[in-house]
Amino acid sequence: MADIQRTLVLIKPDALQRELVGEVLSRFERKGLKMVAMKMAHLDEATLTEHYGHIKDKPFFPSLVQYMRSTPVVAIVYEGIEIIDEVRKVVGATNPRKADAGTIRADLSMNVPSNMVHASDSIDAAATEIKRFFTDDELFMYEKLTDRFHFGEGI
Ligand code: 3AN
Repeated sequence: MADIQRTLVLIKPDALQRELVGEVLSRFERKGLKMVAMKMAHLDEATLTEHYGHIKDKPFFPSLVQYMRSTPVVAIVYEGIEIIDEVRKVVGATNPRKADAGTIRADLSMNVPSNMVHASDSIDAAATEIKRFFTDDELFMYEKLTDRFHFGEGI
């Protein structure tokens, strides 16, 4: 069986302001994702500089930080087989105007940086990002009964 992965999702300030947190969660739930952690957090500049270190020299970086600090975010960890790519598929491309219809970013937004969600893009990034937002005892282990449909024999 393929490896089980974990990935970090942040529901970003535009989703909170536009009252679309439930819509975003619902899309992930309908996909069948197993949530193993969730909390709200108000991010500081140091955390965001670390989190967005790969783009900290971009001209839009200051406005990205300002946007990400404008409200708390909702941080979530999902777990499952090949879940990093599965979540990125549901989220869509960075630029909502280029994202495929049916994705969260294409269906619910039209702009950067206000593109609704962050999702880890690799195994290494997911491991680092989950540690950035959650302690080990905030990650829950339990049996999700519907996993048999999503990952098993389907009965
Ligand atoms: P992704 O979030 O899809 O992995 P990154 O890591 O390249 O994409 O960018 C991180 C975040 O920076 C994006 N989610 C978006 O909010 C913001 N961003 C990316 N490109 C731009 C841009 N050209 N102008 C403004 N903000 C941007």
